[in-house]
Amino acid sequence: MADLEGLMQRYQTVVPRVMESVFGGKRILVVTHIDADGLCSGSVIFSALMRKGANATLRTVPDLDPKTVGELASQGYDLYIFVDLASTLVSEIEAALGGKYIVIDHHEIAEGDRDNRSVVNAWAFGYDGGREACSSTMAYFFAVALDPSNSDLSLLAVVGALADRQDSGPGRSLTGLNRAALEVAQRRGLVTVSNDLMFTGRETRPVHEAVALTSTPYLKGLTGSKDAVLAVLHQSGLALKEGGAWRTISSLSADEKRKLTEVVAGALGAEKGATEALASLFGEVYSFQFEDPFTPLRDAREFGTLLNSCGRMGVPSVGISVCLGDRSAALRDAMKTLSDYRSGINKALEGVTSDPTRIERHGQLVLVKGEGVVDEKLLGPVISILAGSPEFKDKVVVGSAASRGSDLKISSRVGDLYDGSVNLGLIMREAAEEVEGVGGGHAMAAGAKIQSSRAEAFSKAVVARIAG
Ligand SMILES: [Mn+2]
Repeated sequence: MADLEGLMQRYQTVVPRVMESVFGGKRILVVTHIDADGLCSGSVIFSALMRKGANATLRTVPDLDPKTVGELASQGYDLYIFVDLASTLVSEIEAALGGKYIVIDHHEIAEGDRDNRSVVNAWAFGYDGGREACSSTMAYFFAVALDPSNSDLSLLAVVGALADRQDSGPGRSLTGLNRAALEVAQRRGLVTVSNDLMFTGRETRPVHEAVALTSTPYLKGLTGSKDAVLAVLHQSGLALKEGGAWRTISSLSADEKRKLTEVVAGALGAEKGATEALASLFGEVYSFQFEDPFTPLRDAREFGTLLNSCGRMGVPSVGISVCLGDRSAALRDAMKTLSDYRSGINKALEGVTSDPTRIERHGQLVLVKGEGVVDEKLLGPVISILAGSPEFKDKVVVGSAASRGSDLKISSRVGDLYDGSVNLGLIMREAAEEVEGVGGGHAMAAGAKIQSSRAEAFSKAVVARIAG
C-alpha cells in the first residue's frame, strides 16, 4: 500500500537539515547518475537549492561504489545529497560521512535501511520504484517540500519517468507517484496529455523521417533508412504532403494512422511479433507546451532520449544545462550529440543484424557478438533495442563489445514478452566470476566485464544458466 503521508513526512524530516545548510552557507554536493533519470533528478535538486541561494555543486558519476564514496568524502563537503543511486551503499555512506548525507532514490533498498531518517526511498513507502516512482519524481517531491513554488520542476519528473521506462500503465501511461507529478504539470498548463502513435518526431518530422527515426521497437529495414520508408509509403498512396509541405504523423487522420501502421507492418513482413510491436506504438503522449515545436524537447520521451544520449556520449553536463533551462548553445550541442548517438546506434544495429554469424541462438537465449561494430558506449542501448524488437521480444539477449585494452564489455536484457524467469544480475555476476571477471545489476538488465580471451568460457557459463 502506498503511504503518501509517510513519504511526505520523511521529506519534512530532511528539509530542515537542508535549509540549515543553505542558510549557514555550507557547501552542499549533489551527486547523481549519468542516465536521463539521473540528469533530471540532479537538475531538479540543484535548481531547488539554487533558488534558495545555496552554495551547491552538482556532480555526475557513472556508478557509485565504495571507492567513489571515499573519494567524494575526502572532498569535505558539509552536506552530500545522493540521488538516483546509493540505496545499496547506505552503510558505507554512513561510515564515510556520518550524519552529513541524504539519499533520495527509487532503487531497491534493504529492509534495514528503510527507516533511516536520512534516506527517502520510494520502496520504503509502498511505491514500486521500478514502475511508479523514478528518481526525478522523488527529487521533484523533495523540491516542492523545500518550496511549493518549485512545482514547475514537475516537467523533469515526467521526462525522467519516461526515460526510465516507467510508462507501464494501460496504454503506456504513467502511474503512481509519477502520475501525481504529471498531474501537477497538467494543472499548470505545462504539458498536454493525449493518445497518439509514438513514432519519434510524430509532431515535428515528416512522416517518413519519423518512422525511420523510431528504434523502439526496432523496425528492421526501416529504422535508420529514410529512403526505404519513403519508398514503402509512396506505394501505399498515403498523402505525405499538404500544400507542398511535409505532413507529420500527428496531423494524420485516424484512418490514415491506421493505414500507416498497416503499411509499416507489411514492410516488416510476417515477422513474429510485428503486429504486437506496432500495437505497442499507440499510447499516451506528453507534449510540453512551452518548448519550441521543432526541437526534441517538445515531446517528453524525446527529451529523455536527448538526455540519455548526452549521458552515454560522455557529455552529461550538456544534458544538465538543458535541464536547467539553456535553450541556446547547450541545446545545439545536445541535438548534435543526439544525432551522433542515433547514427551510431543505427550503424551498430545494421552491423549486427546484417551478419548472421554475429547472432547465436540457444533456445530462448540470444548471444550478440558486437566486437568491431558496436562501440562499447552504445552496447547498452543497442541490446535494449534488440530485446524490444519484434524478433527478440520473447528472448533474453546478451551482447558483447570490445572494451579498452583486452577487455570485453557485456550487456544483457530480458525481452518484454519473455515467459521464463531469470535473474540477470545474478547470472552476470556468477558467469563473470567463473572467468575472473566482474558482473551484476538488476534482474531484467545487467552487465559484466571480462577478459576477451575468456569470451568462450563466459558464453558457455551463460548458456548453461539460461538455455541449459
Ligand atoms: Mn533512475
